[in-house]
Amino acid sequence: MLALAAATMKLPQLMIALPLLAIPALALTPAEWRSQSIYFLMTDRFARTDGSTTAACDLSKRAYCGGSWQGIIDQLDYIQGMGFTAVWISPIVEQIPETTGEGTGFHGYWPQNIYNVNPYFGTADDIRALSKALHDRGMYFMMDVVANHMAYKGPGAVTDYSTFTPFNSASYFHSYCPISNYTDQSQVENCWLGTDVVSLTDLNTQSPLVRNIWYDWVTDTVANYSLDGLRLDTAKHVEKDFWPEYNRAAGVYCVGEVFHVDPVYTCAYQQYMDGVMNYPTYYPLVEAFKSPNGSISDLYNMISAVSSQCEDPTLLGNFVENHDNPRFPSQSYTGDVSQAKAVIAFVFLTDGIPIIYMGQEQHYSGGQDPYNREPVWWSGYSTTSELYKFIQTSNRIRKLAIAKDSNYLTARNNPFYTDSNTIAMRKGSGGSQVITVLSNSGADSGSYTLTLGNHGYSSGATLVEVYTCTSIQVDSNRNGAVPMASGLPRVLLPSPWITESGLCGGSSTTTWQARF
Ligand code: ABC
Ligand code: CA
Repeated sequence: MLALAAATMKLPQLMIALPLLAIPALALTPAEWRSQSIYFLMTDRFARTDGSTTAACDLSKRAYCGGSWQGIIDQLDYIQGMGFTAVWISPIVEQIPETTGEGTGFHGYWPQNIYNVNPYFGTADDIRALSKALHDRGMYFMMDVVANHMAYKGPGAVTDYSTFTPFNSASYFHSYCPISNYTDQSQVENCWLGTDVVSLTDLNTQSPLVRNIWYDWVTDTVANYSLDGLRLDTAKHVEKDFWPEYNRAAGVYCVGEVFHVDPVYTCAYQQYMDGVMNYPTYYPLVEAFKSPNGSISDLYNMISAVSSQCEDPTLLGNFVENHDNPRFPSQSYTGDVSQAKAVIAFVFLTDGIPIIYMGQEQHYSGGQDPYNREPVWWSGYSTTSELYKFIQTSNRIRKLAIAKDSNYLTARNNPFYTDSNTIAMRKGSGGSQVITVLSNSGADSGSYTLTLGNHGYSSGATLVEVYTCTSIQVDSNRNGAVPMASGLPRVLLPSPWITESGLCGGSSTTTWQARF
């Protein structure tokens, strides 16, 4: 871009021609992704072109329900209104056409032709229009991509390879074997996911031919849709040394899905790609806050394990819900809204990039796949629901910390207090840390004052609890009295920050603008 600007100054006649050139938007570096906040949606289930909020969707059928790329464009106010700066959409490529015993490829993870887009969702022009609409708002575009497999209706043993584009013969694939043992890494990489109903035809990603097709594809796809980031599906099912060149060919932030609780196993992948989904923290996070008996200490220990095992925990993708696991408000966990707020606050205020899964803001309660993929249109896109507003405030808090403290994003989260129901963590520069206090006690629990020392502030400092807008003075013993109630999260910020924050009556100025 700089070179182009210089050229236009020397050659003014070029200025007429320039608008005709396709000038790619400046993609974000991994470092710039740290300050983003991501809304993850499945295109089929987010918004329809007709704007309907009543269209039916039988979740158990796993059928297409009518969401589209144009539908997303029409609902960007809803996403941006919560304060998100980036949108991650489910895969775009053409899927197997059949309806199977496991439904259809509405989710996008059953590729058949990698050079065509899924006609159910619109056209390639619609995707470009979505990209432009995001960029015009100062927002960023992340796409889900699958490199591990194609898909076939039927048992792996009888796959008709001519159905695939471009991988149209058996020579592009590993020979058939089902993954039966997830602790055998060679199986995890070289055998096949899926079932006899739909097999996930495992590509021979070691072959230079397959690798070059994928590296070219990802370069072209990023350019074609001006993407800013990628979520790498099934990352642990492809051998590690496939990924560095893929990440380089993409030229944008790549965050891999390594579905594994062990930080040693999962963090290892960060040496091959920019970031990984924070699955290690996901498990102790839901367990800690699903009930007053949840283990706070397991979460505490995992924060330090991830911090020491991962090369850079500030580049991880944090989440507490996604399309593969029961939602936090499902029967697997808890319907309590205070507990839901606690896990959301954690996702926003720990190290890494916060990711909220569509419908989480409406306290959707679907269980296992396919029940966790409820259409967001059923909510009428309410912007007044409890968690929509809570997420909005949480995004404001995080943006404020980023704007006020240049070390906030790279500083390590430091849990400094726990009891059997509470964790308090601090993150940021000395003297201006963000203090987050989370309880698993639930909405029916009472009010009390939690006295916190060790928070890094001096006697006399004035802090503001920003969910309730309560002012707190650090006393002469350097203790702060935090007003706890109904199991709700508390976040303390230095009071001088509040004036321009859009929080607690402060006017919202600089912090609402996109930073890049
Ligand atoms: C369909 C039906 C399901 C049905 C299934 C058999 O077929 O919808 O109801 O149960 C896509 C679709 C799915 C579809 C699948 C299969 O394809 O979205 O609806 O399921 O056809 C990614 C995506 C995911 C996508 C695919 C496939 C991959 O996010 O949406 O699924 O492209 C494994 C993979 C992981 C994959 C996930 C769904 O399955 O590794 O990439 N996600 C263990 C294994 C994990 C495994 C996980 C879930 O179980 O180790 O590898 O993930 O099956 C922890 C351990 C973990 C352990 C968990 C359970 O416990 O540390 O390792 O995970 O403690
Ligand atoms: Ca594989």
